Formats: sequence, structure tokens, C-alpha cells
Amino acid sequence: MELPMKRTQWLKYLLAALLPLVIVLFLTVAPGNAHGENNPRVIEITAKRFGFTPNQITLKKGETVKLHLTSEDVTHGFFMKKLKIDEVIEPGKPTEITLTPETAGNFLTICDHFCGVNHGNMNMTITVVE
Ligand SMILES: [Cu+2]
Repeated sequence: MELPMKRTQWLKYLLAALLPLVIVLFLTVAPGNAHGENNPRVIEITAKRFGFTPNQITLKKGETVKLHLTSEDVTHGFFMKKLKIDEVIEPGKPTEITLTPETAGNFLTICDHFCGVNHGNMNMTITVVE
């Protein structure tokens, strides 16, 4: 029974060769797909008289995200005391915030840099879920 022996050996070689390949593939692909500490989710937020787009974002408690803020017209503010956010968004100068919310809830984030007649109504909500 020579042939079955050889087949078994071939299978062993094949598995021995494929296993490291599978491990390498897993290690190279998996971190790219996951959003961990080193690769946070990026959320684009645009400020324009007199609102933010999007008007609401949802974050996960404990998950680090990057907020990428840009202004399409004049200088705006981006302020939410409880999340320790206090930024100025100047036109043509993107601002980046790295944020790891530790408390769940709805946080009204306002423009605190006077930008015109309806400035007082310029805000958005950051929702943090458990
Ligand atoms: Cu504003």
C-alpha cells in the first residue's frame, strides 16, 4: 500500500506549508479591518453657517475616534465641556481631535465662536452609547 502513504505525507506537507501562510494573512489583514487604539475610526464633520454636517454622530463609550473638523466659510467653534472638547475651526485649516468618550449620553456640542446672526442656534449632538 504505497500510494495511500504518499498521499498522507503530501497532505502533511501541504498543511505545514499553508499554516504559516494563513497565520501571516490573518495578522496582516485583521488589524487593518479592526478599529483599535492605533487605527481609530475617522469621522468627518463640516461646519458652515449655521450648522454642522452631520448634525448628529454616535460614538461608543471607550472607543477612540478621530474627529476631522473643517469649515466651509468662516471661523467656527466646536465646544462641549463634558467631553473636554474646545476647538476653533478655521476655514482652510482642518482640525483633528482624538476623543475617547468615557460617559454615555447625549452631548450638545455648540459653535462657541461668533459666526453671524444665527450663531446661537449652531450646534450638533454627540451621542455616546454603552
Ligand atoms: Cu458657527
